[in-house]
Amino acid sequence: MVVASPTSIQNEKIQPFELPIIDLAEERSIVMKNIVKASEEFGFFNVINHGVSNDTITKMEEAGFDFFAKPVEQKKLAMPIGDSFGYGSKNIGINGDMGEIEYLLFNASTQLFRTISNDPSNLRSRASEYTDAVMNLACEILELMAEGMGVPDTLCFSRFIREVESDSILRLNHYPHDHNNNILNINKDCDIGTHNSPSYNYTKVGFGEHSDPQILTILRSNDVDGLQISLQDGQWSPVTPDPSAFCVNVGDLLEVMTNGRFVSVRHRVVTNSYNNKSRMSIAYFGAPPLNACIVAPPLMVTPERPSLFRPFTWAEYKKATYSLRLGDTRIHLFRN
Ligand code: GA4
Repeated sequence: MVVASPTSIQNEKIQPFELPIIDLAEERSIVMKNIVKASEEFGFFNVINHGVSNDTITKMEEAGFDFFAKPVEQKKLAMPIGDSFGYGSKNIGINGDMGEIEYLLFNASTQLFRTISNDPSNLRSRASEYTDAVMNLACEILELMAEGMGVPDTLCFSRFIREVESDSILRLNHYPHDHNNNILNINKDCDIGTHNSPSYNYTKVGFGEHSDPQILTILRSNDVDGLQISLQDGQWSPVTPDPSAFCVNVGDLLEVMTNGRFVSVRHRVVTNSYNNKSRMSIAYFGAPPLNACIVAPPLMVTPERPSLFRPFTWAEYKKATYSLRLGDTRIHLFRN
């Protein structure tokens, strides 16, 4: 299905909704039950008492802000050489999607991209430390999920992202605060959102709607809002940012590996004129190695719930993902 990829958003009904909160300090059996329920119902939840040190998070965020504060010419030195890793601005992917965003993409295992010159904040080493910490958190969550669903091989999901060859990604997103954003430029290239006195507000697309193709995403943002998830009735719901929590979401591959029990839910990031601060988010996308075969464990497939998807490799799925637009759905291409 091809969907339009708007750069601004018309008046839309926004539905208030609170993400389920998973407290990893609670008793294991309760945590497992709650994680499975949240993954089935919403595909999204917040994790608190996650064990990732504040120091690791703060240093990563500071290094990210330092990088994005550099002059654009310097940031461009981190532009990708051949693959898509490195600095990017406005362009998302390779098929013409755009957003009010600048970002830095790292291969989580190699942190490879062109040299960042003048890097006093040690972005690379911060990213490496941060990636290790969130990868371990992702594995813990995936193991709780498997155990919570009664799968005997509790490492069946986490094993993929622990592999040295794992194709996981770390992404730093910076949604700059628009300083020129005022009543005079309101009709320039955007639609009017809400029309509240004393000032007009409008909404632009920071990162257009999409689902994450990988297994699991671990997202941390500063205290600036913008993330919205698509609820079952098609309405958008804002996610209140909680810098002390990680927002976790199910990716397409996990939907496949749970034979459709868990849902990979569409989400987007909007930038609002009433935000007076930049939003920074740091997303870890846990992915398997390229040659990994994606298939649901036997317990997920029953006569009542026959296999929904054909087996495929991550390389095949990734190829399909990158050949499509951001907002296109791809999972249906792999249905039985
Ligand atoms: C969405 C999730 C991750 O940010 C990402 C994105 C990737 C990119 O920015 O290069 C994609 C997008 C994401 C899905 C569709 C394709 C690929 C942009 C795009 C238009 C890094 C990923 O893995 O898939």
